Amino acid sequence: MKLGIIGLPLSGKTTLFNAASGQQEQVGDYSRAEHRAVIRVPDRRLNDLVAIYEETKKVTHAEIEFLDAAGFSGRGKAAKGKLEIAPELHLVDAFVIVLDDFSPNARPEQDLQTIVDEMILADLAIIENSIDKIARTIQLTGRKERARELELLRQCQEMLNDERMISELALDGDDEKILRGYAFLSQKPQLLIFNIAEENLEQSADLYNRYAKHKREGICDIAVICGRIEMELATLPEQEQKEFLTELNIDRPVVEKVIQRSYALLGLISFFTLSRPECRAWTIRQGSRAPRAAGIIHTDFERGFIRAEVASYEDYMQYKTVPALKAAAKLHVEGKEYEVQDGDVILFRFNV
Ligand SMILES: Nc1nc2c(ncn2[C@@H]2O[C@H](COP(=O)(O)OP(=O)(O)OP(=O)(O)O)[C@@H](O)[C@H]2O)c(=O)[nH]1
Ligand SMILES: [Mg+2]
Repeated sequence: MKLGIIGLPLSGKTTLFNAASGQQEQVGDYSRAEHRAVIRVPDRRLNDLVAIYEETKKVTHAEIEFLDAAGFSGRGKAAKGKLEIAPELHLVDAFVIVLDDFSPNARPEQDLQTIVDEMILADLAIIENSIDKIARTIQLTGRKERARELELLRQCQEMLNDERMISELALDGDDEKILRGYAFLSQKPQLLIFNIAEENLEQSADLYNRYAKHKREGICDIAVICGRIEMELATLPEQEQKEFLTELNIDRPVVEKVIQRSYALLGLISFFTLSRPECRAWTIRQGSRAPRAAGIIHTDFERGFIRAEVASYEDYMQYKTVPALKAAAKLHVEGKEYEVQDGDVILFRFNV
């Protein structure tokens, strides 16, 4: 999974990036510098499982990539024709939008609108470019295969002209596939980070309620944090970090919040495999069936899938060994139709 950290200049993007990655890039420099980090997805469950399954040689967490990217000018609708949005931003799975809510004249909701306006303009430019080309192709060749694409693009264009994001469009699987290649900015899920000042930390719950109206199931979620404190926390050893979190009444570090909410927005879940060479956490789309999960480990496993032996994380923690799980009838043998659940511990049987 790739997350793009975006926002207006000096909104605290690099501060948040440092907090999430543990890196120490310079902040407050108007540099528009881009930063990149691949980090382990913290998952307490994998650590717990490994504590039971001691003989493993290697522990591998799921990974996530953060991209701290410049690219939003802050001119909003006035930006017409002058947008230079980094091409990589089209390739991320979701945006983490950092909004300045710490400086004296902060207007986070207005800033959000500015960013949305810029996304809409960028998407409109792509559509305007494509519509003529496709219409011409259809006219020249007389072939209608791309008629649906054209129709969808016109629908998107209409939405954008109404200043609405493409994410509002309810698409079925086929239509979603047709549009996927365009990688529209306004179609990506968003996590809004309201970046508040240290002295307002005590009001974070009130602020969260104030901004909650921006939440939209599967499209937009919010978090209220203080980037500067989180950045400092990230440099501390784990034990001290825990103490400070409790002291400041922060329920979990920002990196966990960002990852947890992004997983939820993107409909992602985790499952685990335990073996002597390696214990590992994997990421998969909710609703995926067992052979797909096997295919994430190795494409051959999907083809040769025979069955999956599955126990939930909770049952594994309780019974601790495969024989004990079997004796308690908590080890389920599942076939091709089995829908993988978050926290499943799976042993795949396959034939290659
Ligand atoms: N008080 C306070 N200041 C913050 C907070 N987060 C960021 N800042 C300050 O805001 C300034 C900009 O922070 P950066 O993280 O560099 O912002 P940016 O969005 O990466 O900036 P550019 O990349 O230059 O656009 C710095 O001086 C930060 O110290 C915060 O939570 N509280
Ligand atoms: Mg920066």
